[in-house]
Amino acid sequence: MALFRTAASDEGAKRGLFTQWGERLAATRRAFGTRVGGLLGGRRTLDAALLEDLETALLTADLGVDTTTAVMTDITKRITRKELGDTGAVYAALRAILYDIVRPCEQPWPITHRPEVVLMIGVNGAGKTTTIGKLAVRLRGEGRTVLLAAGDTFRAAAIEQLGEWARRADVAVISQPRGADAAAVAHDALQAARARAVDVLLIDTAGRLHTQTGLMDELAKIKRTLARLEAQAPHQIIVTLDGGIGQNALAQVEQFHKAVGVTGLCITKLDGTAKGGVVFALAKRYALPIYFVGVGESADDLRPFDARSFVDAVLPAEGHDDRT
Ligand SMILES: Nc1nc2c(ncn2[C@@H]2O[C@H](COP(=O)(O)OP(=O)(O)OP(=O)(O)O)[C@@H](O)[C@H]2O)c(=O)[nH]1
Ligand SMILES: [Mg+2]
Repeated sequence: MALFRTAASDEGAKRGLFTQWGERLAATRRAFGTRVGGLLGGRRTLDAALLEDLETALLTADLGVDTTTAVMTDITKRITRKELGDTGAVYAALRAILYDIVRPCEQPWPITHRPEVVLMIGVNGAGKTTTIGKLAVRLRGEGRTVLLAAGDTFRAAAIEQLGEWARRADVAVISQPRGADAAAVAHDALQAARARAVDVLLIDTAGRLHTQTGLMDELAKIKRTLARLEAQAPHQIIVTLDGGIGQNALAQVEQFHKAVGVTGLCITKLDGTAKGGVVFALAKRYALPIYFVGVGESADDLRPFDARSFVDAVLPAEGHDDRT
């Protein structure tokens, strides 16, 4: 590995990053950026009809009513104050406004305890187990020690799936047979993590039980059990959200937050969805850290959230073309 990075290689790295994000988020860009670029790229005048079309484009990309209203109010105010004289200026302003919305969510994943106890929660199919697997591979790549806990005792396949990721990441997993008490698994795992002095304990959980209340009660019990062993644990409670579900993501965060408190988000499946605009809605509503986004199924398809790359990918700087 090169010890010194030149300015040129930094530029190259940045370009590479932009291309990667752009490619993976292509569906959202087509639904959102291309559409907005088309609207603002033609020589249309800044009139009510144009603003209405812009509003529709924001809603279609799943920014949600609240975020869309806030963005449109801001743009309308700037137009009234004559800060925005043409459609190109509106496009640039929109990029700046959206960047300001997601910027607070870009935060480094904090690993400050040993073990750092991370409880991964989310509805079924959101990508919890996969994200834990990717995180384990990533952490191992950084030279950290990791232990996994198979806290989804509802389905036997879930325990196997986590075991598969554990093999891939070359880390141990604490599990009990299907039907065991999930809180007991978490308890054993924390004890083992301490005894083995591992850096990070990642706890998988069920996404669906017989009832929704049952799931929330189980998560609360896991949390209480961990706290009895170590007052600060779990240090992180991360909700994994499927980025393709649109506005439902907001309600999911709300429910989990009420039940156990949430410290951060991971948004998966941003590849192959046109609904990536939900990231702006989540950022605006909760301003929770978005630690990672998933852009594919393999181990290296988990990226630390990067606000600039995200905005550039869904609404490219060069997207507005005045010549058309
Ligand atoms: N394309 C894509 N697929 C993903 C991503 N993350 C997860 N998946 C896929 O989504 C499916 C569900 O992922 P899981 O990790 O099993 O989801 P879960 O939240 O653990 O689900 P339950 O255990 O049922 O609660 C799997 O087929 C994953 O491969 C992603 O970022 N991109
Ligand atoms: Mg799972």
